[in-house]
Amino acid sequence: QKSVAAVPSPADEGREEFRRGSAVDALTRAILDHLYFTQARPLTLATRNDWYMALAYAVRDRMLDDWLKSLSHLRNRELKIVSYLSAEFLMGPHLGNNLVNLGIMEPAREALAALGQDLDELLRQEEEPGLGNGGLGRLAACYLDSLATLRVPAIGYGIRYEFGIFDQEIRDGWQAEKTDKWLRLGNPWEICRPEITYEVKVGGHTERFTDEKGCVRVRWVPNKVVKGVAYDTPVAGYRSGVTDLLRLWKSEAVESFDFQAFNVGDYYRAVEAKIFSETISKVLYPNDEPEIGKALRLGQQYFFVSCSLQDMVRIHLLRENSLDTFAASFAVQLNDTHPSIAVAELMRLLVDEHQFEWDAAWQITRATLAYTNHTLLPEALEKWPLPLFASILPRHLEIIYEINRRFLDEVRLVHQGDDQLAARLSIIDENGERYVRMAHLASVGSHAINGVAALHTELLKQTVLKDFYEIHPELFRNVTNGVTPRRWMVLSNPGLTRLITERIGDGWVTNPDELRGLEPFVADQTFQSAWQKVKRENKSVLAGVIKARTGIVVDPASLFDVLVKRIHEYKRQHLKVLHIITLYNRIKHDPQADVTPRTFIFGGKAAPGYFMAKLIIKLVNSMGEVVNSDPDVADRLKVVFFPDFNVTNGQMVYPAADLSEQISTAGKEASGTGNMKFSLNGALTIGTLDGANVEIREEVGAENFFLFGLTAAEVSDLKSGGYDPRKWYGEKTELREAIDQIAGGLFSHGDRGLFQPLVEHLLNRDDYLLLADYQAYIDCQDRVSAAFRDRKRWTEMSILNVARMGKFSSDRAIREYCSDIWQASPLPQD
Ligand code: 8GP
Repeated sequence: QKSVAAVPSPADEGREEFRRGSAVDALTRAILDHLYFTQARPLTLATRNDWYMALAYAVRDRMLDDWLKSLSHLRNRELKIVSYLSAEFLMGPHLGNNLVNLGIMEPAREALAALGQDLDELLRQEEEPGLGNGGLGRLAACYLDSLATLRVPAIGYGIRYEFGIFDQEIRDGWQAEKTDKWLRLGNPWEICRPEITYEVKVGGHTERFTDEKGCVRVRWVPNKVVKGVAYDTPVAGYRSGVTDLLRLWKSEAVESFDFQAFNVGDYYRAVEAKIFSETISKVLYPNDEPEIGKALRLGQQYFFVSCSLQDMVRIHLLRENSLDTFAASFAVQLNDTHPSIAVAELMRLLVDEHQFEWDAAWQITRATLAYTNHTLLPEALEKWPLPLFASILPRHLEIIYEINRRFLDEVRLVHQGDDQLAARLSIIDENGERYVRMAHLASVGSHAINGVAALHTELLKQTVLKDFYEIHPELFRNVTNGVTPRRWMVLSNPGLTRLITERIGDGWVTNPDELRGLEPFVADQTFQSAWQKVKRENKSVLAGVIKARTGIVVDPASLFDVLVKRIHEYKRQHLKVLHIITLYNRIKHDPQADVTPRTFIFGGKAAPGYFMAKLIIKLVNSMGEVVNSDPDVADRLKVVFFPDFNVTNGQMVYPAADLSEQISTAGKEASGTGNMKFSLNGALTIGTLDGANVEIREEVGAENFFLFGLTAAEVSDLKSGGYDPRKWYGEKTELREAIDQIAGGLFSHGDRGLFQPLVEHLLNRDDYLLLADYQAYIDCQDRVSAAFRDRKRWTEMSILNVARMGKFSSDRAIREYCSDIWQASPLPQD
């Protein structure tokens, strides 16, 4: 046996260097070690995935010092922990981001080169964790990056879905969904914590009993119990010395439960219980707006909220011996209403499990929780049918009734006799079938409510949360969204990053207001050419990928006109289609027509059950086929549907765009964050006064932004005056021609039925006012075309967009949350 003395101590310098060092030779050694000891592979048999895994482990090792230090801070009672509760975290691939944030991209590249490996190839090997649908999930990921970068102790809590958002394929122009098996080849970034588990009850009934002190209490007797197991992923800040924690819960069967059934010989019941338990974290719901009444979804929400709150209670009790001060330990942010059951669950934990008086528990709950709203679409506001809710969460329903009773009593006291007001504010919707309104639950249980862009917050106050705003205006805040410049610039656009840094240094990465330092170079010839060169290279790279994935050849010299985001009628991808058809017709009518060559790039997934969205994808592809193959067009217009738009693909697309399409009906898009990523990468925006477009335009200057369309107020006036889309159809020749062609089968091999639902909808309802905005859009696009021909002017505008985007860093947004909502501070520098 070896003596203890023979084991090298952590102070053994050489060993430390190889274990943690970032020098090239240390990384080389570490990669080889992991290939051998972790992957158990000799060099001769190592696959690309083996190399990827070995590198990933070597990188993860280098995050551990900061991570363990940060985890130890969780015990420091002086530090408030931000707890970001979100059903979605759309993190994107980890490897590249971690290399950027640790500052070891180049050493890693060199180390691999010495081993005969190409870093870029290994970066492509990672399957991204697609644990989110779109904007809301991606925002959560940007916020974690900023929290760690700003040294704020934080935990992101969510669900470890076994299957994330589906992979999209295009077959015969239609979207086909494929299961996302992201865990197939292993996930080197997560660490399972089999000892951090909580039990979560489901269903059953409640009972009243008298405790030893003579108080009447409630006991929840569930008919099922499942277990949540913690899976931890480190989130490194950008060279900040802090690594925060993403803790995702996987559902499993509770052993004791299995055994009981097993003992009485009921093997099948035991297996069923196991299957039920494992189903909860099985799959992400692929809707970007909720669907009413899916029991499993409510189960998922409760599951992760309960595990997370129990975890916070445990952490708090490591710091203090009473839960009285819980709100000083945790600031809990509810990312939309998906985690809003937290209001009732925290009450239940305090009152039922920790014997708190109601009032004290309520005070703690409200002081702890805050709610972010991400949508105004009335159909997207979550509500649960009462019977369903009662069957899954009987105790919570009782608690909600009590919260509601007390809340409405207060309302009635102030607004005596206004029963209408009370009915409108009630957490329970009593008009017809009864529902629990989750946005009301979240609003009543929170000390702050925020929208995600200035316009959105104003509209929130005037529409969906109007009554809440009138009784409690002091609860409302705006925090305009932001995106992290680390992933969306440094990682995805190294060319532009280098160019900017050569001119103004690298301070902008954490302080993007410094990008203003580019303004003096706007007219500088050399700088302009270098700027154009970077864009051109990014476009060439994208053109290569487009060729490989779709077979379509596009010209990097053409204007790259890009519309990527989830497919939804309110986002108006079909308005873009009408524009393309219009240009096509102009060429057909006059083959010599002066049309600026453009490549139209679409991307985005449709919810699998959203028929109209899927039909829009089909329309884009069908129309594209006709345009792309028409010799009269002679390659002046190219239409591409880039399949499977996700974070990985976004990182290629945003840097290659000339024009960013942000064309939602005003008042519908809460904020948008793609709009920020484009502009940060030097694309100019064509957009409506919607969401954060309003603020982007304010920042970059109206002269550097292509504005068109009705305002939110005009939209609502037009609608209340009785909107008739046929009037526009009748008046606008080019519009009529385009619609008639779609209806007449020009893009469907003569089949007039295929796009009929879309055409009918446009002509008879047109909820999103495409027809009303059509002409303004076309005219504005003509201005875009003209502007693009003046390369010098276009480049100036592009530079100014980047220079003035500082506001839209997620660091700014997180600072606002910290000071206005969470009262959380950064860790002191060590
Ligand atoms: C989105 C909003 O639509 C978008 O405007 C905003 O920028 C983003 O949230 C972040 O604030 N909303 C969603 O993604 C959403 O509601 N998703 C639900 C299905 C989860």
